[in-house]
Amino acid sequence: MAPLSWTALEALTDFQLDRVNGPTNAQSRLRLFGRSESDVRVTLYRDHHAWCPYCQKIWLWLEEKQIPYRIEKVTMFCYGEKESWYKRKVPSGMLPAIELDGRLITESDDILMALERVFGALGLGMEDRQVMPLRQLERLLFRAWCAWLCYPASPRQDQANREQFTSVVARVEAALDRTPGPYFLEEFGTADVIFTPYVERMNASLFYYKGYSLREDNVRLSNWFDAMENRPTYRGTQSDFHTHVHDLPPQMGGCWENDDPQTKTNQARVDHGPWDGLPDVTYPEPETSRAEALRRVLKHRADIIRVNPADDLLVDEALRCSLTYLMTREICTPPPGSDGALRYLRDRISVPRDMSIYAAKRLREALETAAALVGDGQGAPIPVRHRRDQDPANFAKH
Ligand SMILES: N[C@@H](CCC(=O)N[C@@H](CS)C(=O)NCC(=O)O)C(=O)O
Repeated sequence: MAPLSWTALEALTDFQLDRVNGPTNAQSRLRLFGRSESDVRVTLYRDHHAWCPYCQKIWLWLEEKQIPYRIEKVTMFCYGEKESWYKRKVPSGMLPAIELDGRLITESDDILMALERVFGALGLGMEDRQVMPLRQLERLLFRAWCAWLCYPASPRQDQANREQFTSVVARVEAALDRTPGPYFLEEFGTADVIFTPYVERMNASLFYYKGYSLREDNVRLSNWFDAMENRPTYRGTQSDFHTHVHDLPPQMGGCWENDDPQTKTNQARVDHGPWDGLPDVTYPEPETSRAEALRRVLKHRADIIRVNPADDLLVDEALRCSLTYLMTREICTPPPGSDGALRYLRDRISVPRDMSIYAAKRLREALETAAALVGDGQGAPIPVRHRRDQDPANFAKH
């Protein structure tokens, strides 16, 4: 089948999202939750790509509490130039920050405590005597994860690091076991929000670099992930394995893989698919996933084509072939030589920045299916020391 034109593709999606009052999503610049703009007292400064874990913590908290707020996006050092307006505000350039009634606050824990003072706690608050030990446990888990992931190790040392990490995981499992429900305390609250960003990143990175499946190997954490995924707030901030395993190395100063055969199997799966069934998501796929992926590509198609290292006309046709397949399931063979260009794009879809997790799986699958009809050419490798291939300056402001 010949590829559909852009106009014909436009007609195949009616996907729309109310960014201001609708479900949590990464593209919003203003969130009102049905209130008016004059009710906005908070501005959240977070990173463009939603890669910063400490930003996710504040983002999720604001969404859960439905506090009206504005979002200003800032570039992280690892993928581009820090905005000078932000450096004037926060000289270190660190994220997140908020402005609350015009007062600037940095440090995610201080931000949460300041927000609690004004808007009340989310469940039990930061300084509650039940929350404090859980916050300490989260930091313990974080340190054991870094020790395992972020330093080169002999097979023996790797095994010792794994045991150290899983011994802290056992304490997390015991903490989750202390309450009848799936959350850390009786009710969902601050403690769950605090665990979310890094547990999500641990799940992705240990699967890929260490052949270890945090979510599948631990029943309480598995239930906790499932419960989190029932919350539309979490779904809106949730990333996928592919995004995390390639955004973490420059942020963490490196991620080291071990020589467990499971690691190789998992890496092949995350990088080349199939992406269905990976333990990065378990809620049922929404019917809108394909329409969402198409809508998002259509919106940015000019920049997507320009940024791709291959020839523009080649990418244009190959991309339309992939999207034709995405929407119609009809096989449409892209032009010769476009396999690397399609895989370049496949490897640079970022969740949730560009689209939700299932939309991204469908788009990766469509790009890979189309590329495989052409050959086994790969795109330029994803850099590990920086991610300037993802510089938001390359994308026009919409
Ligand atoms: N202790 C700080 C840590 C914040 C932090 O490490 N932020 C990183 C991103 S996750 C950052 O802004 N780094 C500068 C950059 O990457 O541009 C907090 O809790 O807010």
